[in-house]
Amino acid sequence: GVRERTLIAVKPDGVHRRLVGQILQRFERKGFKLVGLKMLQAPEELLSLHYQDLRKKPFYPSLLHYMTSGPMVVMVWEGHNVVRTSRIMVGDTNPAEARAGSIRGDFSIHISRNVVHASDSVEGAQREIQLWFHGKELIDWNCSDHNSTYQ
Ligand code: YYY
Ligand code: MG
Repeated sequence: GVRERTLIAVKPDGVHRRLVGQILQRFERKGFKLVGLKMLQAPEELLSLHYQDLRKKPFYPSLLHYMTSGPMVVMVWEGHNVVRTSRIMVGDTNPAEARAGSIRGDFSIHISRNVVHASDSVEGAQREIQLWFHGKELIDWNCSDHNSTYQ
């Protein structure tokens, strides 16, 4: 439904490279609705929950080191099929495989510095949104262009 939500995060490399505005703009111009936004230096405990399925991977220690190396900008976007569509907008995990026109395809080169996070399933998105945001931080608002975006 149109109330589907996903978590998108600009990773520390994206913040350092001043890409926050350009990344946010892609989701705005697509027509998704911003319902949560904040900047934070993520604590390691939060990241270990966020990436709990990757704990056994060889790259996990360096992933956590990088994700705690600087601030992130975390957002929640809402709209029809937003989880699947935003994965397409973000592009393949490996920027070398990511299509030109996707965020990773346009802004990054190496898998260990791929600029942005996007939830990969509706259930995963719900779990991640609860991890990163308090309920009160998510704003339910009526977008005046709703009827020109949807049927
Ligand atoms: O969901 P997505 O970010 O596209 O990929 P995941 O498989 O969930 O991995 C999370 C994160 O881990 C990825 O964005 C970069 C990093 N990573 C890595 O550094 N090296 C790999 N071989 C695989 C993933
Ligand atoms: Mg993932």
